[in-house]
Order: sequence, then structure tokens, then C-alpha cells
Amino acid sequence: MIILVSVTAPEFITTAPLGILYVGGALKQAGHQVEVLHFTPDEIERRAEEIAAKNPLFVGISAFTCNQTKFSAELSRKIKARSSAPIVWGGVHASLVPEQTLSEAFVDMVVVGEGEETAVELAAALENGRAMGEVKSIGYKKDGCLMFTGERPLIDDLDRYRIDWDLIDIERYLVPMWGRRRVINFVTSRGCQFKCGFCYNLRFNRGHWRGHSTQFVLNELKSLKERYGVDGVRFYDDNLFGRKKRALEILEKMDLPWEGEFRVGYINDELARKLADTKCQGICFGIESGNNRILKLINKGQSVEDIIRGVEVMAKYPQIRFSATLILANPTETRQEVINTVKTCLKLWRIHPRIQVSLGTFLPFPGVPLYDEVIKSGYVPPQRTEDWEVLNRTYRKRDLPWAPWVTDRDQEDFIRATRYALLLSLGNLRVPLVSRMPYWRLAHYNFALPLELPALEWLERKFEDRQSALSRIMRRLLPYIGRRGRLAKSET
Ligand code: B12
Ligand code: SF4
Repeated sequence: MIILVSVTAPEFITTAPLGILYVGGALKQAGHQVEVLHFTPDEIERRAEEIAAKNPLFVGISAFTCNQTKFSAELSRKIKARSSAPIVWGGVHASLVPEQTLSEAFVDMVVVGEGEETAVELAAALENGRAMGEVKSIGYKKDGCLMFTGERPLIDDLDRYRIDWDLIDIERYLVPMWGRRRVINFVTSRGCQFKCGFCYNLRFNRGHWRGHSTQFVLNELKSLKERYGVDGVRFYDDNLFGRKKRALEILEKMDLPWEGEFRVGYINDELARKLADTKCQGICFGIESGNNRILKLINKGQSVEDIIRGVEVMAKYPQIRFSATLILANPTETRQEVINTVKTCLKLWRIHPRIQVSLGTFLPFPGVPLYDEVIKSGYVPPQRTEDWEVLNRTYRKRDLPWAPWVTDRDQEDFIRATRYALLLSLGNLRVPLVSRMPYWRLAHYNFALPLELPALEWLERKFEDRQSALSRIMRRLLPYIGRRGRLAKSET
């Protein structure tokens, strides 16, 4: 038996852990008995005992760079204390920080990059007592030294592997969205050909896009509909439109409501019209900045003018929910440039008053192109796996030790600007004062005495999760309510 685990913060627990479901599917295909566990940190103690008692061939742990590293470190330690089963870390974090991860006493091996082929070979090597050096794309320990085998090629034919939904209770991941009740997260492709400075793709996917075939995706979605009554899809591809024709064909033929992310540069009138003809419920643009200097620095491949053009097009299709994500505190960014970004948000809101704007601060994820800049400016990155939890954008208060160009006052303002930007949609209520307040605050970049925030946060908490009719009305009136969790993905 092989056990694959993802420990996830409660606010993200309803998104299915697709990485280990793919890896689990590959291991099952190869004849192994597999168990996938996805739980919140409060269960660590109990789960560690359960895992140790099963004495698996190995325990595979999946983590992004965020508080998952802390939860996973705690779990690994507890399993190690009770069992001799090898502990294998995989996923984005272990792939981008392999040496440090492997140097931890609670980690026996790391898998770097895509896991399907590697996990199957690793399992075979462990079962047959073969040398670990024969398995590509792993790190292991030998006589106290950290050993790394070379990279294997990326998987080109993705159709060889599929998510095995039987490995989890899918009901936990069918969530209500846009009036539908059973919406699932799904990916049709991996990687992206662009090279944005804050993104893991260049390193992890080596700047390559690969997709499942159209027919494969349509078959999988058909089976999700028929077997589990799935009635909507939230696409989590790095670049859903990596091949435009293919994406459109899927979206046109799948006959399901959907939501996904886009690059601004893809949008034009023709494409927007085609999207509106599918059951598109929402799209999100990574706008990132209101400054051409910063857009160039982060290598986004789009200008402020492109952004405005894209939003103008989307404004003609108000039936499609529309959100935009932006990053503050980019390396070398000045206060004035941050203000420009905030003003750009307001401009976009004037063009498209239903826009949902999400501001986040730049986080130096290891391995991204801008990471080296941050290290050059003197930042000492976390020295222990669990300390990478500092890179968590959903905290409301934080300091930014990697950003000496940001003052304490600026940080306070960022947090408030982020809150008020989410509240911009209050403007649609057309209630005097309430609707103008966030706009006024942002327009003047003045967040002194933010007395409205506690009141609005109270409202937010009160109506975020409830299923009552009143909650539903509130969420309709105040669209930002209930969006924080969903926007977290866009913040990436
Ligand atoms: C869905 C998603 C989420 C979901 C979480 C889903 C969940 N249940 O955990 C939500 C929306 C909640 C989310 C939140 C965040 N996310 Co996110 N998210 C994604 C997204 C879009 C898709 C993930 C996915 O399903 N991929 C598809 C699968 C097939 O790929 P995979 O997970 O990498 O798995 C493969 C390999 O990594 C490997 N593998 C994975 N695990 C294991 C384990 C073992 C044992 C082995 C052998 C192999 C292995 O094999 C798999 C198959 O080849 C990715 C981008 C992307 N497209 O991958 C970003 C991404 C993973 N997220 C990212 C970030 C930063 C975050 C946040 C930290 C952002 C924030 N708010 O601050 C949060 C933190 C989440 C948390 N605290 O748990 C970054 C991670 C960067 C990094 N260095 O880790 C990414 C890469 C986006 C980006 N472009 O930068 N996210
Ligand atoms: S941020 Fe988006 S467009 Fe840029 S490299 Fe990453 S996935 Fe591609």
C-alpha cells in the first residue's frame, strides 16, 4: 500500500488535490494499492497514527510553498517517530527547493517535477530493493549525502494519465457556484509558454505547455457529469488557452458552465463573443500592474494599454463575471507606482463596473525568475522547510522582509487598499456613502481611520458560509462576500 497525502488549510479544503490524484491514478494503473488522504491540520496527530499503523511502502507528501510546508513537516515528523516507512516529498515546493527539503531529517526522498512516471518507478525500486540511483528525477540520501538523479523529460502525452476520482470522496469537492450546486476543479493542460517573473512555470514546466487531447477532456467531463452529477467546472490550468483552438473546442462542446483564467492578450471581440456563446460564467485576467515599467520588469508581455483594451471588450459582456488580479510591492516598485496601480483599478472599474478586483503583494516564491533579484537585494530566505509558510498571501497582516523598498506605512496601506479594492463592487449598490466610500478611499489613497472595515468584515463573516436565503441575497448584493477563498487561487 502507498499513501499519498495533502494537508491543506480549512479555507482550501474543498479544492480537490489533483496532483496526488494523478499520481495515485498512475500508481493504481501500475498495480499498486493506493490511498489518498486530504485533511486539515487539526487532524495531523490522528492521521499520523493511522498512516504509521498501515506500514505503507512509502508515504508521499504533496505541498505548495505556503503554510502547507509547515503542516506537512509536522505530519512527516510524527509519522517518522512512529514508523520506518520512507517519507517522499513531491509537488511544487519540493521540486523548487529540493536540496533544502531533502536535507530535513523527516524527509527520505524528494520527487522533482511531474510525479506519475517517477512515483511508479520509485515504487518498483522500493518493492524490488533496486538502487535508487536508477530512478530519474528524485533526490535520496546515501551514507549521509544528498544524491540527485538527473531530470526526466516532461510528459508529452498527458492522455496516458488521468485523475482517479475513486481515490477520494468526490462529494467533498462538489461546491456551489454561480447558482450551480456541483462544481468541480479540473485541469486540461500543464505549463505555460510565457515567462512571467513571479511564476513557477519557467522552472517547473520548463516554459512548455502540454495539453490533454480535446477528446480526452470531453470524455472525462462527460463521465464526471454522468457518474457524479457534476454541473460546472472551475478550470485551474496554468494557461487554459495555451492552444486557443483546442480550448475553444473543449469549451464549446463540453456543454457545462465554467470559469477559468486568461491572459489579457488573448481577448478580442471575436473570442469574447465565442466565450459568451459557451456557458462561460466567469473569467479572470492576471492584470498585475498599472505601470508599464513594472509590467516589463515582471516580463508579463502586456502593457497597460492592452489591459484597458481587454477590459473594454469584456465590458460588452456583463453576463460574464469578470475578475482581475494585481500585484503590489513588486521589486523596486515605488509608492507612486503602487498608487498608479490602484488608480488603474478604478479606471477599470469605471469601464466595467462589475469587475472584481483582487490586489495581493509580491511573494518571492523560490525558483521564480524574480527570486534572484530579491536575494541580491539582501533577503535571507527561510532556512527550514516549515518556515516557507511566510509566503502566504491570504494573511491579513504581515511584514515583507524581502521587500526593503517597502516602508511600514506602505505595508499598512497595501493591506487596506486590498480590502477596499474588494469592496469596490459595493459601488453597484448605488447607496449613497456606502457605494462611494471604497472608491473615494482608493482614489485619494487615503486609508486613515478605516472605521467601515470592521463593520464590513462583520457582514462578510456573517454571510460568507451560510446557505440561508438571506445569506444568498447578501452575497448577491455584496459580491465580494464569499469570494475571498476563490480569489486566493487568482492571487497566484
Ligand atoms: C488549484 C490551485 C490551488 C488551490 C489549492 C488546491 C488544493 N487542494 O491544494 C487553491 C485555490 C486553494 C490554491 C491556493 C494557493 N496556491 Co495554488 N494553485 C493551484 C493551481 C492553479 C493548480 C494545482 C493543480 O491542481 N495542478 C495540477 C496538478 C496535476 O499539478 P501538481 O499539483 O503540480 O502535481 C504534479 C506534480 O507537482 C507532482 N506532485 C504533486 N504532489 C506530489 C506528491 C508526490 C508524493 C509526488 C511523487 C509527486 C507529486 O505530480 C503531479 C502530477 O504530475 C496551481 C497552478 C497549476 N496549474 O499547477 C497553483 C499553485 C500551485 N498555487 C500556488 C500558490 C502560491 C498558492 C497559494 C500559496 C497562494 C496564496 N493564496 O498565497 C495558495 C495556498 C494554498 C494552501 N494554503 O494550501 C503556486 C505555487 C508556487 C509554489 N512555489 O509553491 C502555483 C504553482 C501557482 C503559480 N503559478 O505560481 N491553489
Ligand atoms: S503567470 Fe500565467 S501567463 Fe505568466 S507564466 Fe505563469 S501561467 Fe503563464
